[in-house]
Formats: sequence, structure tokens, C-alpha cells
Amino acid sequence: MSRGSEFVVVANRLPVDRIVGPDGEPRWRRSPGGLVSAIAPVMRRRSGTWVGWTGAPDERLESFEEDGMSLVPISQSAEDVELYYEGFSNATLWPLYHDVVAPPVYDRAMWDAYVRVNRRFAEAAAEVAAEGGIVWVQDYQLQLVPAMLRDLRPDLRIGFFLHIPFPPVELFWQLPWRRRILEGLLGADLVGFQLPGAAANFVRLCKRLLDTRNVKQDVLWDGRVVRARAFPISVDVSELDELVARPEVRERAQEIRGDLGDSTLLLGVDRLDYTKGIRQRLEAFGELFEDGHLKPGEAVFVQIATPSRERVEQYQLLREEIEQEVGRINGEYGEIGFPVVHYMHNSYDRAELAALYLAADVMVVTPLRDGMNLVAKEYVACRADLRGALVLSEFTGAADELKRGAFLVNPYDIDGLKERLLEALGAEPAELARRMRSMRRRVLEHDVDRWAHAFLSELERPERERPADAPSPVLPVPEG
Ligand code: GDG
Repeated sequence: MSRGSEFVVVANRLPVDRIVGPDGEPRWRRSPGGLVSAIAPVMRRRSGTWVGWTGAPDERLESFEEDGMSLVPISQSAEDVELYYEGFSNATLWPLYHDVVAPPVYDRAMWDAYVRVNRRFAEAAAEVAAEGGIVWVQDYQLQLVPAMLRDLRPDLRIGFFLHIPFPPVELFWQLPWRRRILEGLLGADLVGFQLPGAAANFVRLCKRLLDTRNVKQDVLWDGRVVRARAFPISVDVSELDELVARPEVRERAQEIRGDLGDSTLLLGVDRLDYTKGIRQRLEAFGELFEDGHLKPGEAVFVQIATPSRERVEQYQLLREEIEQEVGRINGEYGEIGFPVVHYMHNSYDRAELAALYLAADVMVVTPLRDGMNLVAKEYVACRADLRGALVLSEFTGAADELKRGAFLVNPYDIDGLKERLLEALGAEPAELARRMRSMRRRVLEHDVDRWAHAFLSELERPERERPADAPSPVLPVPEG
């Protein structure tokens, strides 16, 4: 490895997936998704390097080039995967940061693994970054990396972006290692969040836990200014435009509609995760049949539930629960030839997802908490025909931007959810077009390129003059 990259991304996963080529040989393919396509052009321009894990335990690989990017694989033993990834990342931080919708596990061995693996990522980034280079660390699995990296390489400019919510003081307080996490994040020059409220939570926590001084969203720490800012992430609009323009995608959308007869199509697309509110939306939909608002054959729910974190216990329980609920609803309300829910526990390619978005009359996005939710924005980006309704949980980041066009719901309120579903199902085409137009204006103007550009320009902006030491320049952090 050479110390040569002006631009380094550090993320739990590398931006490539292993596939089997037509010749039967294994090879790499760039992973789908907005983050990778937004960052790839920056990587090429700046001879960038991506530090991450391949996804396979106990694998040691040398650095390699793929798709114009230098990739540095970080190895993880099976034990690291269990304790750092499935454990501290996904059984502790994930539920804690999502409003404790499942009980977080606090386990010291998991924490030790988190520290150990974060150090490995920080050391690899320190080795490849050029003098004065930029390092952009991604997400909750790597919150200790900024400070560890700064210790090793004080010359670097370090950015961090959190893709999931950042909890309020009252919840974060539970975490036995709360100070260490904050100190880890404060190693960055810029800490980015999806929403201003999350940035405010962070600043407030720094003040309460570490007694930092702050000027608005700038935290003074260790003789530096650490900026906390919101950068709502978005989707790759040009990729989706290209997909929905393909004749085979349009034909596939027609075919899906044809298969469902005259039924109105409601669609859910999620990783199978307890934060996504899948059970609540199925319950509400089922009750619409029970109450006689819908009849089999009139409406059908297609739920794509992509397999996720299958070795974590909470996810196994969730899968059982959802599958039982689907069975119950179909058993009670379905008729021969007319199931009311089609449940698919599978992963699909982007073209199939785009066809589903095009075919769906109502997109149902009901998370109990979600940093942003890209599915909602993808649906909007695909609907240039201005048809279709978006039912969207108030607890998603996306609701902040789409609230005027979406049918907003509180997914805990099943009666309210039923009312909003009926409203969306019964809305006039002119109203749907008005709503969709307003949402599209936002999504098309604020795509993922703009997000990456906004973050990186803020990171590269020279640090403002540090405020004088005394008297205290502390301004109150806004409530909320
Ligand atoms: C985290 C935060 C934040 C889904 N099924 C398939 C598939 N997908 C794609 C969707 C979408 C992505 O996965 C899911 O993104 P979300 O934003 O909805 O949710 P998380 O996975 O929880 O993402 C979230 C996001 O990070 C970005 O910052 O918005 O709040 O939780 O793009 O289309 N893609 C393919 N096959 C599938 O079956 N190819």
C-alpha cells in the first residue's frame, strides 16, 4: 500500500459484490445503490481509495483495483463479525439509535470488538491517505474511527456521515460507552447527519456529557472546531431515469399489473427490519378487509422484504412474526385466486424494483424510525407520469422533505394508518398529480450528487476563526 490517496472513503462494506462471471469464474461487480454511484466519480477524479470489508469472514485479500477505484479490504474474523458487526453495530447501536424500538444489548465483549475493529479500519486509512488528504468515514459501525485516525494522522481532514438517526440525550444516555462514542466522532472536522434535529442532539450531548463549549452547531473540542451539520441524503435520479426509460422495464411493469388483474396495487419495499413498520402496515391493510372497506380482488399488497442480518436474533423473530401475519391475513381474507398479500422474502435487481415502482398505485413506507428512507425517494423519482400515491411515516427523514406531497402517517396509530390508506386509494388523479409534482420538484433538485457535493464542500471549507477563549461564547443549542 502506498500513502497516495487524496481522497479516502472508509465504510464497513466495500462498494463491490462478488459475483460469478459468465465463464464461471468469481469476479467483483460494483454494488448497486446511490452512495456508491455518488462517490465513484469523486473517487476517479481524485485517485480515491475505499477501505472496507468484503462481507466474507476470515478472508485476507490484498488491495485491488475495480471500476476505477482502489479498494483496500479489511479482514474480519468470524468472531469479529459476530461481536462487532452483528453484535455492537446491529444489536446495540442500531436499536438504540432507532428510538429503542427493540431492546439494545449492552455487552462488554461486543464493545471490545467494536474498538478493535474500528482501530483496524483507522490504521488502514492512515496508511493509504496522502499528506493533507481527505478521509470520509461512513456510518454507525465506525464511530470511533475519526478520533483514532486523527491520533495517527493529524494532518488529515476528516469527515463523518451518519446514515441513521442520532438519538436524543435521554436515550443515548443508556449507552455504557457513551463518552467514548462522542469522543470518537469529535475526531472529525465535520460530522454530518440526515436531519438538523440529529445534529442538534449531538451538540447537546457533547455539552452535557463532555462539557464542551459550542457556538451554534460548532463544537469546540481539543483546540479545534468540530462542525455538526445536516445533509439529507438522496437517490441517484439519473440511474432511475435510465432504468424506467428501458422498454423491458416498462413491459415488466405492464406484466405485473396484468398478473394482478383489476386489483389496486399497494407496494412495500424494505430490508426485513423491525424499524420499517412492516407489521403495522400489514395489520392496517388486513383490517380494511375485515371492516369491509376492501374486498379480495379489489386491492393487493406486494411486500418485498429483502433478507437482512439473518443471524441476529431480533431479525429471526421478526421474520417469524411477519410471515405468521401474512399467513393469517391471507387465511382470513384471501380467496382462491385472490390472496390479499404477496410476500417476497428475496432480493431483486434494480430493474425489477423500478418496474414495481412503476406498477404500484400506492407506495407504503411506514417505518417506526428511519434516518432517511431512500425507497420513498426512489418511488417519487420513478413517477414522471405523476401517478401513484406515497403513504409515508412521519418518523422517516424523508418526511421532512416530502411532507407536502405524501400522505403522512403515524405508523403506531393503526386507525390513522387505515384512514390514510383509504384516502390515498380514493384520491382523484388531479390531486395525486399535484402531490407528486411537489415531491418530484424536491427529489429531482436534491439528488445524491448534490448531497455528496454539499458534504465535501463543507468539509473542504477552511475552518472559521476559533472564537476567543473567554468569556464563554456559548450560545444555547436550539430545542427540538
Ligand atoms: C440506511 C438507513 C438511509 C431494497 N431491497 C432491494 C434493494 N433495496 C434498496 C432500496 C434502497 C435501499 O436498498 C434501502 O435504503 P433505505 O434508505 O430505504 O433503507 P436502509 O437500508 O435502512 O438504509 C436509511 C440509508 O441508509 C441511506 O443513508 O436512507 O434511513 O437506514 O435503495 O432500493 N435493492 C436491490 N434489491 C432489493 O431487493 N437491488
